[in-house]
Amino acid sequence: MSESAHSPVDFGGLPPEMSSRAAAQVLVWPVPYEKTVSYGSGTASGPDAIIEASRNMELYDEELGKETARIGIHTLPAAACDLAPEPMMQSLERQMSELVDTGKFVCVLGGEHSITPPLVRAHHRKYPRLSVLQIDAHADLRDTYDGTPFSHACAMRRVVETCPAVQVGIRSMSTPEALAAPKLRTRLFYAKDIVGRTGWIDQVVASLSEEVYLTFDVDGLCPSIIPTTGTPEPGGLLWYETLELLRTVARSRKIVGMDFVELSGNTDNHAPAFATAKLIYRTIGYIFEKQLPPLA
Ligand SMILES: [Mn+2]
Repeated sequence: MSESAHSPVDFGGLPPEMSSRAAAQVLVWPVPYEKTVSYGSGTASGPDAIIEASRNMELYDEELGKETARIGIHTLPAAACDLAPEPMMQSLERQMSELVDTGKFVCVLGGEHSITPPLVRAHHRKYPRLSVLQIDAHADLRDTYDGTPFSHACAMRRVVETCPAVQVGIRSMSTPEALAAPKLRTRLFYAKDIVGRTGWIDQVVASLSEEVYLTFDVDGLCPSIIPTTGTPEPGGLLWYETLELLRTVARSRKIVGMDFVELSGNTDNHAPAFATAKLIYRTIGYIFEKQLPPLA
């Protein structure tokens, strides 16, 4: 498949000099996997919706005062997602390991949250002291769900088998998860304790190791920002406090890879996909802030 054959083309709608694979520091990899979704559907169309929205985004970042795209952002062809859960996870881990070995920064667009554990394992191989920052409404700490350990509802349980985690924005979990959490390698920041409050961001940063993988389930944000997700929960993080968290983590730790998952693209409401695209672009800007060239 040629690189221009997939729709709807490239993140940011960038000119060739900003989007060639050779020159890009960032690879955007669509993984439209949707197999174990338990409630609303539509995450398979998430990557296309995010990319389409991103083409309507200003490349000038008004907070950073820079054009983030100048570091080079290349969009890869979407991953084939027709495998059963276990071979799919093995395939994702293998492919991600190859991308990690290129030395470029990879931003994955989901798809459902079950894709995160193999992505984390691939990064952990290169960064053995890795920790994971999860932003999410859901703890995702079930050992199994619907008879499978590969469910989106088990994503963080699989992650903490690989490395420690910090979970932010949590406001939904089952009784077994609540009982298991204190025994697992994770620290939870419940939405009820942080939204609209100060002081917690420094605690999040202090809980992370030097090298961080970011997994951002868009349902961690308030449904006023992202109503179109499989399992929306009331409450949650607002826009500017989310940016402050990401900015602070990016400045004080090394974010080595990330995914944005669980956006449903099946909607006429463009705002959630646009918010997600802008969140991704802003986060890339934070991570590469020191390398962004002056405008003139
Ligand atoms: Mn979630």
